[in-house]
Amino acid sequence: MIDLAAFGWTAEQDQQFRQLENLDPLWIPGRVRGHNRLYYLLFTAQGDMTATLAGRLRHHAGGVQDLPVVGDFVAVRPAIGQETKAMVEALLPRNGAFSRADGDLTRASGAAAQQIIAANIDTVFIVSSADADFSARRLERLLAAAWASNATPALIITKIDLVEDPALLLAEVAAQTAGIAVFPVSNKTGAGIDAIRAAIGPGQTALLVGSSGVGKSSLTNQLLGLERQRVNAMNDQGRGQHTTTARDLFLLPTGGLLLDTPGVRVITPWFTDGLEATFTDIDDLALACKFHDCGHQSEPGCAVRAALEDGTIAAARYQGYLKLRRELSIVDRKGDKRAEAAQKRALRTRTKAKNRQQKITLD
Ligand SMILES: Nc1nc2c(ncn2[C@@H]2O[C@H](COP(=O)(O)OP(=O)(O)O)[C@@H](O)[C@H]2O)c(=O)[nH]1
Ligand SMILES: [Mg+2]
Ligand SMILES: [Zn+2]
Repeated sequence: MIDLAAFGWTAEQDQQFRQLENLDPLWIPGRVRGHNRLYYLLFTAQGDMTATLAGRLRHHAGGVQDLPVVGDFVAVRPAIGQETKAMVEALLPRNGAFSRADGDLTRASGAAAQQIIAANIDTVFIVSSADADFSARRLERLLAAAWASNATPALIITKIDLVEDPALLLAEVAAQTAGIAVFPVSNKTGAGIDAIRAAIGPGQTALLVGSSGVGKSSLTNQLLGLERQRVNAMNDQGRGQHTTTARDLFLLPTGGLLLDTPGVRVITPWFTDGLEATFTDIDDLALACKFHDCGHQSEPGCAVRAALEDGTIAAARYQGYLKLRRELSIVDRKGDKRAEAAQKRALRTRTKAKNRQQKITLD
């Protein structure tokens, strides 16, 4: 029997599972390990399985947000007589989802869609490399998305073997990271790997995001203690199926789960409530603004502008804040529009179905 807690399942999921509508005694708990267009890979109480979505799940989906993604907790119906095949029957409520807004966010008109990178993440590790320019602006956006996803963000600086004075670099970086934990590592020498391992507790789920080439996959291999290829071969348990997807949630040998991503760079978060947590300095200063709804631009008695003028807040950080805030308000408006459109669509479908029914009765 497999310990459900090992793949992040807690008493909360237990309760949600038992409260599922149409709960069938044959359903078992599962978690999405990865997926592609054709199938889902699952951790389940009865081992790894390959699954498809039940038609009910697919057809009742109001949008991408209703379909399971990597990290989701699900109810699974194992296929009878095929121990590694299954059907995903239901999606459990999410604790949060690391999501970006996809679309043109420079204009208030164009469409934007939610792109979910992963669900139910405990720690988002933002990965940056010591040999490339550290971008505080990029970090702010990833931080905002991480806070809004209900995860705790942390920063990993890789390739510290390539710089002469890592301490100097870290001091520079720390000044721009608003108090989050910073982990310096080298995938070459193994320095700092243990600290990251220790930061991902048993049953905890960690996500790696950052530009391509910074060393996310090398770090994944380090944490797994294996080359990824071999890891996949092991997960097959000798069944000869080479089942992997682009984004795969890995069980770490020390407990905990890790998701590597191919390259998440500059983003606009889909969930818009991570701004305050990202800019706590600005948020704190705002308490001293003359107007409680101060926009920190041209209002009189603005404490944020005063801090900008006396150099307490860097101009680039202030500009980054305004730009992100503007985009988030656009995403918010588009989000509302989308929900409205979905409602109208549902109403139309219901009306059509009703008309059809009436027609049938009349016939
Ligand atoms: N010197 C050094 N090279 C590294 C380190 N981590 C990764 N690399 C190299 O950086 C390149 C990109 O690494 P990869 O893990 O594929 O990056 P990803 O795109 O973020 O997954 C590879 O050539 C790695 O060997 C490190 O800590 N030190
Ligand atoms: Mg990679
Ligand atoms: Zn102000």
